[in-house]
Amino acid sequence: MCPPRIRYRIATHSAGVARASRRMVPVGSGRRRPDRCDRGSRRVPGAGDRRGERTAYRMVGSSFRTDHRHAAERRSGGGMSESAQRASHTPPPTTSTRHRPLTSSARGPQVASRVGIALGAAVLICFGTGLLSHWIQHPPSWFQWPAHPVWLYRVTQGTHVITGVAAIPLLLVKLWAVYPRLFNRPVFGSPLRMLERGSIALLVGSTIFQLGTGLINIAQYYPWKFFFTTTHYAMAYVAVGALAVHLAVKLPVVRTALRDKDSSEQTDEIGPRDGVSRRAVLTAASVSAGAAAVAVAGQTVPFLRWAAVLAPRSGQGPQGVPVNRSALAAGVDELARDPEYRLTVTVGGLRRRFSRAELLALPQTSAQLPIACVEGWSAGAHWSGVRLSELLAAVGTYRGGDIRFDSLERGGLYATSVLPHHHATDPDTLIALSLNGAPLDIDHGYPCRLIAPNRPGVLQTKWLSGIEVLS
Ligand SMILES: Nc1nc2c(c(=O)[nH]1)N[C@H]1C(S)=C(S)[C@@H](COP(=O)(O)O)O[C@H]1N2
Ligand SMILES: [Mo]
Repeated sequence: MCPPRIRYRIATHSAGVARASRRMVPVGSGRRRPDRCDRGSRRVPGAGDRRGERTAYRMVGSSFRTDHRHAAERRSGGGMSESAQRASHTPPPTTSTRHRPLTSSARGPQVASRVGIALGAAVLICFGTGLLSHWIQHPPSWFQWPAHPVWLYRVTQGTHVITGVAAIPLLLVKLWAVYPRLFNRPVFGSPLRMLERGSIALLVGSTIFQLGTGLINIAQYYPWKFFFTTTHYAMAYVAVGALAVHLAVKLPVVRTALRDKDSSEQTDEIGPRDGVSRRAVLTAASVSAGAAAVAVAGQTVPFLRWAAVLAPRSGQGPQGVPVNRSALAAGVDELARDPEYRLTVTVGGLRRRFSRAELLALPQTSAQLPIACVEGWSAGAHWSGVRLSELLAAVGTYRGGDIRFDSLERGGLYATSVLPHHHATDPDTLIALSLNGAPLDIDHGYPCRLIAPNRPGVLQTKWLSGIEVLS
């Protein structure tokens, strides 16, 4: 049945219509209102009532003021009838005549909200796993990372890199969807608008920075080597802070866009309009994010290894384990092969030096443990060597305390590491002498290296020269 005209007019002045129309007006003017008699009935492509929706819309620059004015009504939920809500999805008549069509009607809150939710989720997971990794490497006093399960860091750091990489195509699509709005006028305006604009500038800038520096880092191109970790860490707070403000400001827009699901899906059924459809954009966003994720996941998930086209270290190194820095690159090649090599172990003032042969003469223990690099790649391996606790006991009485490992390598960020007490006493923590059944390759740390369960690769110090219990 045809709703009375008057009902529509009421609807157009309700909060719902203000909400739906505040950012879109039909392109071109003087279009007579579509007849709304059959709005409630099934829609047929080409039916008269679809005319308004087949029009390409452009976003209205001054929309934020309207947003603001109707925010309270929007929050209240509107209390509209369903038909009024549906009616509200079609933009009301407009007298404007000079709007130019955008290249695509898929640009706008529908796509921006959906891609934004996926992007926001990826960023938050990336942030959480990144924080963990940071705390493991620079533990605050209240933080303790367990030694078991041994694969946990492998999973959290793999997730960090996968979500970060998957976020890149999502960010690009998101920016594409909101691009015209980024340059809305006025540049400043009300305090709320300034907060919104400022948070978006911060958000876009810091997110591009985080994803960009992260990507460059996993590609092992370090133009700023000593700078990456601190900056990446600090900027993460900026990005997540800006994201929180952005979410708070945009929540009403997201709500509306998600509620308008019906209309957006039906609109797509109509077939091609100007430019690309929303569904095509959303599909492209999911497919590219999924493909990016799988392409890096291959460096950490064994059965995806074939797909690791984006992973710089999915290939095999010596003994079936990738190598991050070779002995030559670290400048330890000669020292490591020197027959005079000795490992110096210091426990509570007592000191003893071990040749590799002496280490091999101590009781040997094996463990299946992954190397899990902060860059996201990981590989399980079979290690054997001397249990750290037993090696310490061969020198003196270990009464607890963190333990420092020094490499033959001089300088360099990875030349030393510190192992917390509860990892030191774990039976799986080894001074490895062999890997996958053969003597440790020089690139994996010969004559001996640290391998401890559930630790970032960067702390698994290779080419050990000294072990010292810190008081
Ligand atoms: N002395 C030293 N130890 C080191 C490194 C290094 O550059 N120098 N790289 C670390 C990093 S970042 C990782 S991921 C692991 C990699 O071990 P692998 O090369 O045996 O796979 O070693 C760690 N131990
Ligand atoms: Mo690493």
